[in-house]
Amino acid sequence: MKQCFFAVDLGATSGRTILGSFTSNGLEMKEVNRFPNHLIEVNGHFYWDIYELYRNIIEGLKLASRKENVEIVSIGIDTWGVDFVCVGKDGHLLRQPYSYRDPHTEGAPEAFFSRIPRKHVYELTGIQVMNFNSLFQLDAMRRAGDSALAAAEKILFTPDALSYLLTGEMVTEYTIATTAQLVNASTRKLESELLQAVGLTESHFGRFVYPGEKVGELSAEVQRMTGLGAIPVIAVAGHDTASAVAAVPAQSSHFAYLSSGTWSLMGIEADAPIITPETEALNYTNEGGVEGTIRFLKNICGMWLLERCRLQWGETSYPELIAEANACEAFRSLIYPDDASFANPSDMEQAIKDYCKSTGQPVPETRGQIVRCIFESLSLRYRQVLDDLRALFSRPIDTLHVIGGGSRNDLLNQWTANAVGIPVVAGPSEATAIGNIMLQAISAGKAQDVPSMRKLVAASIPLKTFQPQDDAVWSEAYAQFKRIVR
Ligand code: LRH
Repeated sequence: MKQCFFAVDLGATSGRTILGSFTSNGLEMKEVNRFPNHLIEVNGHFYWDIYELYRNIIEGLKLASRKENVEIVSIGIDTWGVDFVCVGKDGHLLRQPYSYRDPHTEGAPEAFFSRIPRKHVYELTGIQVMNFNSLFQLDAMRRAGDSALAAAEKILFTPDALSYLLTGEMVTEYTIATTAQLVNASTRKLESELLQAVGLTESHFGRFVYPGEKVGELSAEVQRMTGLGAIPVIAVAGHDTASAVAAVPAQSSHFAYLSSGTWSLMGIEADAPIITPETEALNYTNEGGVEGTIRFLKNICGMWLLERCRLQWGETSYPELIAEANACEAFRSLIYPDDASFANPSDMEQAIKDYCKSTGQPVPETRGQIVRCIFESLSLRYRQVLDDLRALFSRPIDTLHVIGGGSRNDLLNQWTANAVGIPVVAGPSEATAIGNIMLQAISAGKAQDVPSMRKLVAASIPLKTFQPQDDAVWSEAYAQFKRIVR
């Protein structure tokens, strides 16, 4: 029997389940099922369908249980950050969870800071202020008299809610909890002052666990539905970005990473939180990582820009769009990817055109021009963030590891290398699932630690290196980018 780890990896636009195992050739991964994840708009609000995600996980488990010669050692779940489900005193979920793209948090940080100063919140948590952090979602719900929150006995973050549905056990996993802005960066526990400020106490959360701890075992009901036994569910790094960073195939500590998916998460791995007036002013975050590390990083609006355009364009294939972009004039118009107008516009293509018009640039007309504008602007924004990271962190940075689905885009990888001026090492594209499997393997005693697993990833997954080119052209483009950034 082949011993396999079952990874559930859920992103904001799609989810997948994967079986991972270790062979003499290194790590072997096989996708079991893949499914879309949708934002569901109802009466001006945006929700996730947590039951549909659960159903797809059950489907994946059923498929895996029917595979010959496969023994599932354990299950781990990672998802996007910040969102949560309210659970009532009878154990039922209280309506579908809000999506972090919901507009109910507009202005929420400012409202919260009128009671507890921004500086104090940042000093406690080290987390970048973003409207959608769970802290502000909870506060907005509290102010609105939200009925689910009012009736909530427990709050479970998305990966913890799904492991609850599989096992009946409620936990609060550390890495995902840090994205909430509810964890104290020094104690690495929930911060009661912030909980109190949103009308909650620690008893509203499940048992606090760190990556690698066991949540529970598949419930009798899930065992019956899937044909599996009492398989343990492990709290991996429940935050997808934490799982992805665990799988960076770095060979030295002199690297930055760019986890490229719906978001581009760009940062470095630190041993301790970096909380200074400078990091606060630039709004850098200190999210919890595996084995006591801190993910010091910046959220950059990533492939969301293109994903939204593609919805309007009828899901044209990526190779086609990349080829169209490559054929267009360079640096014709640029956008600032993190402009608020791109957060959740009803028409992304129009939002990009409006931005170019209002900044006095040529308006992109063709699909290729739009895609080129997105890729060039992202590359230049990466340069800007790398410059900040260098200023904020003393360790040299000589390689940028691009991981996640976006690392399959050779054109963007090359432009990123050109913009940042250091080699880009691309891959693995399934870093998140690999990090998930790594943590399960460590928990099962089948692997030693993250550094040794990183070596194994580097040895078993093909990686591509992109050397920087055209330095003068890209330096000029960066000056152009800084002029239009508003
Ligand atoms: C990426 C991600 C990111 C969070 C965002 C909500 O999937 O987890 O790290 O900030 O989603």
